[in-house]
Amino acid sequence: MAIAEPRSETRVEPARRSWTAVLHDWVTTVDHKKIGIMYVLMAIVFLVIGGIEAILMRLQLFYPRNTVIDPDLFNQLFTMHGTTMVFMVGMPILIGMGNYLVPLMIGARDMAFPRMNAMGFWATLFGGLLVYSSFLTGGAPAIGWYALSPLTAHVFARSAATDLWALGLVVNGVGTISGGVNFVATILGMRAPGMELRKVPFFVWTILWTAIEILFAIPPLTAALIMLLLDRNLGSHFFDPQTRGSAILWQHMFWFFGHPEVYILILPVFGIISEIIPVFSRKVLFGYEFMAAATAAITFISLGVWAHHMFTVGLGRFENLFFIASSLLVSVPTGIKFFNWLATMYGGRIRFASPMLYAFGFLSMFLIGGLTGIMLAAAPFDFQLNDSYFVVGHFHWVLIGGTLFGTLGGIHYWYPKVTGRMLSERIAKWQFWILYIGFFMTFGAMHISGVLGMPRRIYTYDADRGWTIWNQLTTIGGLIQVPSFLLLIVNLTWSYWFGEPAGDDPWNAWTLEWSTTSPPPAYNFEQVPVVRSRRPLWDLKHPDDPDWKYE
Ligand code: HEM
Ligand SMILES: [Cu+2]
Repeated sequence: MAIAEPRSETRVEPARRSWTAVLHDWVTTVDHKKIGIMYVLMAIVFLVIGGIEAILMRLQLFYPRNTVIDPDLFNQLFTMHGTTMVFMVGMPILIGMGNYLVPLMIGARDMAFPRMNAMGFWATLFGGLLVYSSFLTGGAPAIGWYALSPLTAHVFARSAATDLWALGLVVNGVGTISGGVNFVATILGMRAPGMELRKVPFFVWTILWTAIEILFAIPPLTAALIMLLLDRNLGSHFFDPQTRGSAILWQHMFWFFGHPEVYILILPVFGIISEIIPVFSRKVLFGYEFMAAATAAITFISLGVWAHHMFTVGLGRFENLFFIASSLLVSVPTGIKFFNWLATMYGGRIRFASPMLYAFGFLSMFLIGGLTGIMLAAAPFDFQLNDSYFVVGHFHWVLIGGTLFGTLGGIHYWYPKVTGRMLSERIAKWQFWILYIGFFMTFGAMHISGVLGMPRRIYTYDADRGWTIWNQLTTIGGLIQVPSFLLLIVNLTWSYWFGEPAGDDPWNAWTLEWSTTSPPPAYNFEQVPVVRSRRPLWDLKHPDDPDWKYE
């Protein structure tokens, strides 16, 4: 088999160059690996900013009738926190990992459209900066991340902050869409010889479906944002109920994007987990074909569930039933995946190195988040809990327990490939357990304050409501998580210079990215590899018992 021979040196030391030359290199690069790294770094910076916003809100809610920050700022903080985490952290970090890994995993030298790839990154970043420039108008928008109409009408949101928010998200969306187009073209058109679609590493499948989901979901958001800008600036009335526009129309358009969005934020994580669990259980992924089909099914079904965010607008009996049923249907393919991960681990030789620890965190947390989702999808239950802290608990459970834990697993798994150095396992384990415990406290308590009737997005509350203790647990849990993120940043920087040298394939893994050097050369592979099975490196290491005989 003609895979580029693993090479012994691990770190290609470039000659010292001036910082301006290095900067020029990064700003003008079209290399998918550098672009991928920039996406991830951008996401980490915005994660810190979004985290600070969250902590400020939690300090305000620590006591009843507290006034550490003023109400108007509070509204700006929850708007910016949500917007930041979805558009400037979640999507960029996953698109960045996809960018770095997909060409390496399919044996390509770059993405299909490298220049468009660079454009996509810069649009994502500048869109984010445009949203943040709203602070220059005297305050960020105070409309919530889903910007309900008519709160966004000019009479209620007078400053240009709301326009900058909408414009920024349009630009950011252009970046996301170009990433989506690029992934589809790369995965369909650039695979190594012999790598049929049914042989791509599973992460690549999930990125393909994520990209398709992006192409369905982001354009409606862009359209809605442009309509909003027209309403606000040129006198149209799409969303203005007083002039026969419709506030509900905004909700339909927004959630037609918003629900698929949550799958954009979780499908790649399913892929990451599906790479980690087999390697750390020393078994092949159980039910690959079913997993691929389940990913496709989730993508399509999730396009038809958006109005479960809108049960309380009074949809009507038929619509309620439809959206209950379609939402519950998503749990079937999701369940298939879950059982397949468990079956992959069953009987395996499990090794709890940091990537696997995070995979375990993902499995345990995501299960609970899925269950509260099913509860909310039952409309009568949702009538009670809509717009309460229970919903906030649900979606943080899936987004942090799911997206964040999975992404951190991926970062710990591929960091050696990207840098040529191992992360410190000790720091990684401390970081994991602190996050796990803090997370449990913060978002567990939110479910209870929600059931006790606490609405989301309120600035303060009275002492006699019985919510104080749950809010205090939430705030303390949030503060516990802070050192965990500091440890992550310490580990990422310290290990870059002082970590153990990683070698090409530190986890004894099976997919193509581990066949090249760490970090990989600009051209990825000296020879374009020829592939005969889903585990090309297994075949290389075990010529006497290759996988392709059985697939
Ligand atoms: C079986 C799976 C799931 C079901 C049935 C489900 C159902 C629901 C329902 C009915 C709501 C609306 C609650 C309300 O506003 O009253 C909701 C909110 C939400 N869900 Fe899920 N969910 C599921 C999984 C997920 C996943 C995997 C994610 C993300 C990774 C997610 C993220 C969100 C977000 C972000 C919101 C709230 C958005 C907002 O109101 O700001 N959900 N979910
Ligand atoms: Cu949804």
